Amino acid sequence: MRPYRLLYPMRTYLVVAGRGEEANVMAADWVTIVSAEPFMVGVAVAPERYTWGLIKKHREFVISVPDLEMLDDVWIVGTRHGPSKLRETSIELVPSKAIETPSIGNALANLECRLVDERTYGDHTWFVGEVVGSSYRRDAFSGDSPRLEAGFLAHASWTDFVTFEEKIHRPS
Ligand code: FMN
Repeated sequence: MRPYRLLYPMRTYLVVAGRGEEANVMAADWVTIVSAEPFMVGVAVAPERYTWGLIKKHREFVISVPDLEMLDDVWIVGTRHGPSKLRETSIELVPSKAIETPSIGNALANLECRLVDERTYGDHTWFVGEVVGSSYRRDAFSGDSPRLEAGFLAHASWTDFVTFEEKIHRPS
């Protein structure tokens, strides 16, 4: 048992970096909100990832929220290196609103981030981005809440993914 697996299940996200022919996507579980106002998110990316060099170069990235239907594509971008893998996926890169790095048209949501800080801890670099633009699928959110039937993706263990049950539990 790798000790970091003790924090699973986690959500799985996609990180888009680069632009034009160089645009690339990788899977990332290690993503979190670090500030609400201004809205900032962080992601841990290992230096050997192609995405790492693109974030360093362009100082931007997009965090996309995939759904269960995108699972095969999540796996391809999470196990293969570099932009050519995108040709084997149905990932549709579309222009973002506020940055040059594209968003993913078929994702549930996209957070457009400008890099504001980075620091390497051990074998990953923690990139912090300010969210300067966003987009989302109207069928996936209602007011401030996700619609669980949209198929939000979570990662249980290496090849095993789950989605959320629609039964809601509330504290008494
Ligand atoms: N790599 C990271 O550096 N950070 C992560 O949080 C991370 N989470 C992952 C989650 C899943 C579900 C999978 C399948 C892989 C994850 N990876 C993570 C590995 C990268 O996605 C993988 O090495 C990918 O091939 C890198 O692509 P690139 O070299 O084109 O950037």
